[in-house]
Amino acid sequence: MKILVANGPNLNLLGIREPAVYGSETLQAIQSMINEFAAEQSIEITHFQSNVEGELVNAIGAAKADVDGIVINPAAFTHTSVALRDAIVACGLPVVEVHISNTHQREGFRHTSLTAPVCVGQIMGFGGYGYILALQALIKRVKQKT
Ligand code: CA2
Repeated sequence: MKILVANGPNLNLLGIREPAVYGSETLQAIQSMINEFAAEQSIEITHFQSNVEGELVNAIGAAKADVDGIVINPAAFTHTSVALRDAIVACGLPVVEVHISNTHQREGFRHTSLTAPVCVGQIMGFGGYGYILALQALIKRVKQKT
C-alpha cells in the first residue's frame, strides 16, 4: 500500500514559529514519526509539502496513478481553495484531512473547510499525532476496498 502525505502552505515553518498554536514539533519530526509508523505497518509513504496551490493540485492529480490514498493538511487552502476540493474529487482516491490545531477553537474563518466534505473524514486538534490517526483510518478504508 502506498500513501501520499501532503502538506500545504507554511507548514514548513512548524516548530519554528507560533509554538503556542502548533506545538514545537517540526515538519521533519512529524515526517519521521510517520515514516516509523509506516515501516511498522509495511506501507510506503511519499511526503510532499508546498506553499503553492497549483503544485498541491498537481501532486493530487499525479497521485491518482501512484498511490492508494492521501492524507492531506491543506493548511490555509482548507478555507479558500475550490481548486484543491476539485482535485480531491477528480483523483477518485480516499483522502483524509488532518489539522494540527482544532480550527473550531480559532477564528471564525477557520471553521469552514471547503475540502472536508469531499474527504472520507477529518481529524483535528491532536497535534502531529493527528497524522498517525489519519493514516490508521485511511489504511483501514483502503483495506476494506481491496
Ligand atoms: O491546524 C492546522 O493544521 C492548520 O491547517 C494550519 C494552517 C491554518 O491556516 C489552518 O487554519 C489550520 C496554518 C499552517 C501554518 O503553520 C504555521 C506554523 C508555524 C508558524 C506559522 C504558521
